Amino acid sequence: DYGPAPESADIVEDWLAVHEAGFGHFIDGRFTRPGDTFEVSNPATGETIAQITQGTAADVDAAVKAARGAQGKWAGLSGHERARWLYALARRIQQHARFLAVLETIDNGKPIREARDIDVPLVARHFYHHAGWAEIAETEFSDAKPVGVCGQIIPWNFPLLMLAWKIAPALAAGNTVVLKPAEYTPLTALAFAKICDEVGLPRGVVNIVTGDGATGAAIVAHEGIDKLAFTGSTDVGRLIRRETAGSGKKLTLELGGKSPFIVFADADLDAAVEGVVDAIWFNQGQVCCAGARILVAESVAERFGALLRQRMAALRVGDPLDKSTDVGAIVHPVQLARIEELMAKGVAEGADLYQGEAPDGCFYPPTLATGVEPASTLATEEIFGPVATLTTFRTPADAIALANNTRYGLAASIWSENVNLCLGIAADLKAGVVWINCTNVFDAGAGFGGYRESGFGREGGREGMMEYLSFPAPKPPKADDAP
Ligand code: TXE
Repeated sequence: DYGPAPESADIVEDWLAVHEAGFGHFIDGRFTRPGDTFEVSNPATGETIAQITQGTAADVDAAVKAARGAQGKWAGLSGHERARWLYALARRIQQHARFLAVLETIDNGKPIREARDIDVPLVARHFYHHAGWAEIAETEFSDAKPVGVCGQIIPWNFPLLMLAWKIAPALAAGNTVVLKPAEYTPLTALAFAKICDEVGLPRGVVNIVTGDGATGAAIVAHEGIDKLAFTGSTDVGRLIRRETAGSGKKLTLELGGKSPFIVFADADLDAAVEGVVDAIWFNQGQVCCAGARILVAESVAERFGALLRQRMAALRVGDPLDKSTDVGAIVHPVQLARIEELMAKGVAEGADLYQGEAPDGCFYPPTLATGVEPASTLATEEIFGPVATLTTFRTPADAIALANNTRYGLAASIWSENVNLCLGIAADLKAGVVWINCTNVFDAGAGFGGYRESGFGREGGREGMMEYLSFPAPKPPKADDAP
């Protein structure tokens, strides 16, 4: 319960109206005047909702200079003092919870129920958790120093939550940041900038520069950046890794996925069906760790498939601001076209689709694809839409082989009443996160991240903090230590 929530959709409309002329960046504690702008729209209605400034290399440079100017003083605060700022941000996020949830839904298209009950509470939780780390970092990591100035580039699927995952640990560790939100969904990052301003966060500690891939590339290339943290597509992640090779910049990448969702014959099938809803229809399937490949034991496949189809028929797809909506709008017509293209390819390759209903516009129906060959498009490509494939297996060894038959390795989920079986399988899965009898459960205290083409580095918890610290190189052994 986050207390009284006086703000409503009207307040979001008022806030957008005040900024009719466009939003600038947030650099050195001030909002800049809007420069050359691009439009962002509400994907559910197609309406333009704001004009956003396209960040230039000069804007990035100003933001990096502000972050550099602020970093020494920020790092020089005691951990307790930094914790107080993080607590202040967390509390303010809670006070604005309703406003932020509505804004996120209008900008991104996700159901308000999810923005309100999942995204925003997890954002607050992330700042609270990292306030704790700020308190104890001096003793827990006594030989470490902050990395310095961090460039952070985030995607559009969880705009505010990805911002929290990036900014909270960076600040807790004594770094300052230049963050770029995705071009489809910059609004909650700008609202967060306003929150930094309201709580009086020291100028230059958080800088938000809006723009597209070119703005992101300017952050990647800037010599004043000590660490880059990127969440987004594998292609751009690969590009960033190439661009930064040999630069000395510390790098973490959180990229795509094609996560397996494994259902054994002894699983609670009703619970597993609800699990699928959370795995692939949550956030319209635009989730890097979405359980996109359902692998089900052959002996229960027919029954499971029937239960799943029945559940799909009850999903409500439509107006994201309606509290009863289960599946909202796809973030942008470009992403919808991408999903449609992949699905057409899948059908041409022989897949059968079972689909629910979806309204006209930027919506895609919940979809179950069967008859999918292991090497085909639908089995291998990240669709990033509400589409699951369903494949059967006979033995646990088959399940493991199918689950690992991917170039990604972000997450996996296992469903069985036999916990020993689950733990045994978990150890054989090549995935950064393995959930047992649950899925898409996120906790600020648990490191999240991938293997293989899903990237490297962890966000959250102790491992996540360590990504924002630099540790002295181990000393070579002294002569008299020799045996
Ligand atoms: O991602 P991009 P897009 C996957 C998903 C989706 C596909 C394309 O499959 O369909 O990627 O989405 C910034 N240098 N994921 O095109 O381009 C960009 O401005 C620096 C999975 O939206 O990777 C945005 O802020 N930055 C994923 C961010 O990178 C650059 C989430 C992500 O955009 C850049 C999103 C460049 N050269 C998409 N080019 C996940 N794993 O969660 C773009 N950007």
